Amino acid sequence: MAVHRFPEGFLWGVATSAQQIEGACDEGGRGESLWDRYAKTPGNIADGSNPFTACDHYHRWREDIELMKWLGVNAYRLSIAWPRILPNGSGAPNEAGLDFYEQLVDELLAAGIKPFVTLNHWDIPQALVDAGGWPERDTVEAFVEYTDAVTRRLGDRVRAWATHNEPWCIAVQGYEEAGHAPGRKNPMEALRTAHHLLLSHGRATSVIRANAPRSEVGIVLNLAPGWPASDSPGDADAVRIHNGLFNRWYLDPLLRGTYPADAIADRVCFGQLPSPELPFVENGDMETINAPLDYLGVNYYGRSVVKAGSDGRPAGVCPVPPEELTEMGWEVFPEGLTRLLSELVQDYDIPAIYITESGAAFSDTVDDDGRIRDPLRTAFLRDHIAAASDAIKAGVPLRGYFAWTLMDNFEWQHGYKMRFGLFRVDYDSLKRTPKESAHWYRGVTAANAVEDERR
Ligand code: IFM
Repeated sequence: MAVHRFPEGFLWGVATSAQQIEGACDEGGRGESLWDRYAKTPGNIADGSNPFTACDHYHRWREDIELMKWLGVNAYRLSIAWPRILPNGSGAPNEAGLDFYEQLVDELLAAGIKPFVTLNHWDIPQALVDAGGWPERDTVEAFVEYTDAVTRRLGDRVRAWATHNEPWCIAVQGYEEAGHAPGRKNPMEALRTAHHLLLSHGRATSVIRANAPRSEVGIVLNLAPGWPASDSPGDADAVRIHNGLFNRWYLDPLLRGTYPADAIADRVCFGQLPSPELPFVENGDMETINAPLDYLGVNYYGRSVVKAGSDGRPAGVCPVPPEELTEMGWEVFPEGLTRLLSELVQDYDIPAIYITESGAAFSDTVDDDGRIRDPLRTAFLRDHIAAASDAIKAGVPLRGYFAWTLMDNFEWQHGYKMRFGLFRVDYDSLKRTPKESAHWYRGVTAANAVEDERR
């Protein structure tokens, strides 16, 4: 069996986000977040749950660092809850919130685990949403103020920062498809949101560089390479459109300083823009967004197989039988990761890449002997790590891999039904138990290598 050995210094990590694990939503001076409020409306969260306790990481963080030590990871991607730092969105920072993250970071560093901190993993203070939220340009300034407060306190010890997690999800799921908080259906608000996220990324980058000069600064995108359902020219064009709207709408501004012209034309055609002028772009914005990045964070969960839809838009096609999908209804397609990473470095000048999320939701149970057998999750991780190794061999500057996620947690609109964790969380006792996949990942971190079992 082939073995993929990883370069010396490769980072093996796990990732989480504050809203999904912390709980303690009204403790330590924390303000209300967008998702706290959204979860209160019946029907918004599939299982009627909320993030108010989640995994209680706010009180159990020391125990959670022990889990990471046991896993042998040398990096941990966490996010900061914006409403813990600026409960009302502006004003004096909440010292208790900063203290919480300072302790967490210090303890991680003492354990030899490098913190990768994301500033915005979706939990914007509700006060800012009430003032208009991401569709409003003022929110850019609010994010810069927040970034300044956090990086002033932690900038001397956190060496890896990401501004935003998955701007596409915030913009499109939140403001166009109404699948995420705040549940809006307005394509122009989605475009304004995307632009303000990108602009605030650029503005925040210079603040981080000033406050944390020795750190790496990046952003995390969810990218799904388009794949044609057939060899027809129509399906090839559907792939181009998908890639333009989903991937290049974010990559091009960040890495080239322009929105993709073909995707602008497509949006005009689909009635999302009245003309090719982008009314939300002001002088200097694109240069700000195009600030040099130290790394790109890539969250990869699968490809998008598309065909030409009857209305001219790409229509999604499921290429495998439903029983082969994950609990989220997503295809498992590791080859897409190799292709995605290789194309990214062909098409753009990217100094370094981290896979900042990779994982799958499969239902699992505790067997009579207490073990949690989750072979599908192990296979998912194993094959994606092998695919990542293929990309490194092809010359991709891939520096690390973060499994999503350390432990089962609040999966947004799905509540607690989707279990992505390496550790199972019993939501009654909040006990964490390693699944078989966690034992397996522990072996990978120890060996800095993975066996290739792909067929
Ligand atoms: O849980 C989410 C995470 O918050 C963002 N990326 C995708 C994950 C799985 O849906």
